[in-house]
Amino acid sequence: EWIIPESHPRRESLLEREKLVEGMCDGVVVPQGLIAHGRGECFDYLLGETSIPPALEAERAAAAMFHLAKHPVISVNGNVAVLAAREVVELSEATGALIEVNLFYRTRERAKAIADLLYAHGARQVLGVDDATARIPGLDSMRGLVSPNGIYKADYVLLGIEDGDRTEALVRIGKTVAAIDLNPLSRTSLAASIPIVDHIKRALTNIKRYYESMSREEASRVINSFNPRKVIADTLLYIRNRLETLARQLMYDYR
Ligand code: PTJ
Repeated sequence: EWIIPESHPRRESLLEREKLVEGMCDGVVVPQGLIAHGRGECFDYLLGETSIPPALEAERAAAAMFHLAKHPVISVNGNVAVLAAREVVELSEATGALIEVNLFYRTRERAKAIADLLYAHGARQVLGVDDATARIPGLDSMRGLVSPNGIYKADYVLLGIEDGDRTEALVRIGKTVAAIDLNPLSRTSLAASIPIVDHIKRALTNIKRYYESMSREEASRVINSFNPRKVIADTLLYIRNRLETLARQLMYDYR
């Protein structure tokens, strides 16, 4: 087994990769999930691997929706489970939201393995393993299966690291969807009611913190003034400005 040295400057990032590879060996993560992670890492570099102001704004709105929703659900796939099982469980405990396993590459074995990982991190109930009998219209066969007591009934779904079809399909049937995705140009980010361009772990931690410091009145104000398109636009401008600053610094050092 390869040991990552304590002193490695990108230790956290390497540990995360190891977790995903292990998750793949354990049947929790699919190989396609590794490709998705590499894409995420690339966008995180552009953001400076930090929660940028437009992400914080979206995280505050996602927290506000947990105050306002009647039936909120946190949707978990293979990548989310491996990277942030603890954060998912903590957010569910704080907000009272249900947790549901919902997979792009669905098999019962994978759904069960992911639920077991969540239980190991303290989850009290995980939907979507043997009760995924309802169907989201517009998603083919196994991909569209959800729990009638979870996502099917939900008015608010928080999901992350997802393919674009799912967010589009959920929004189409009237659900409010907060989507955590490091790519601001993905179909997920563009379709989401609340696009959160941030790393899954940072995002879930921030959402819990905002939730705990917010009243219901404040939540209504936050949602009324939230604009998903502006968040994406601000994110793109942030990246452009950051790259420009970095480029200027390099030129200055060169002179
Ligand atoms: O576990 P399953 O079967 O549900 O499958 C999960 C994958 C990830 C394979 C599936 O949902 C998929 O194919 O997703 P995509 O279309 O590759 O999209 C994943 C998005 O998540 C990309 O836009 C990535 O930039 C983004 N992403 C990757 N890692 C992270 C991330 N966003 C937030 N945090 C990350 N750590």
